[in-house]
Amino acid sequence: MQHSILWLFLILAGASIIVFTYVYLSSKKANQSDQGMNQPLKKRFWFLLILFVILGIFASVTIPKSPYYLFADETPARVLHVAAMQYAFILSNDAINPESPQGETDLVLPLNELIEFRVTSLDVNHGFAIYDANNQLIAQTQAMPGYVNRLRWKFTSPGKYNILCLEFCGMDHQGMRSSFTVK
Ligand SMILES: [Cu+2]
Repeated sequence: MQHSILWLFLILAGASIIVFTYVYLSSKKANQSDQGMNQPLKKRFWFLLILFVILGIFASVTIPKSPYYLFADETPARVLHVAAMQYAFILSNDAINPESPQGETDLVLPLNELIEFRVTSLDVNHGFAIYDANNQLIAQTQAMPGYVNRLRWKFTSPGKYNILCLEFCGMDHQGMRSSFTVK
């Protein structure tokens, strides 16, 4: 997989270099022979057309590999509701009432099962980022007021996971954290 992406990148990079060189050389020639505006405009059209085709191919190959479609055809074993607010995360097995938000602490999630986080915000935009015990970011989504973003993940190693905010949301942004355990 990695090799085919590398090859695709090299082919696209080569094609871009050829297009750029062609346009550069031909625009130089047009200047020298002092042609009118028609020729450069035609070349610009072809340049943009080829560029959009290349970008279109690139986008159609890479977008389906984005994590938004991960586990899309599976039913989650657990649904966890998350409400972010200045400056805390509320995690709950039940839907969270925005009037009196209440969550659970010391949450334990099952190993190797699909978890769906339903993430929203009660005030401003926040980030919802899950870090493993080595402080490596493994999954994240935005927490936005008025929207519920679904984040699906399967935790394959047991341990403590930390939740941090990835969106600068106010004076105590860096103190905004929570955690859960997977076992
Ligand atoms: Cu925040």
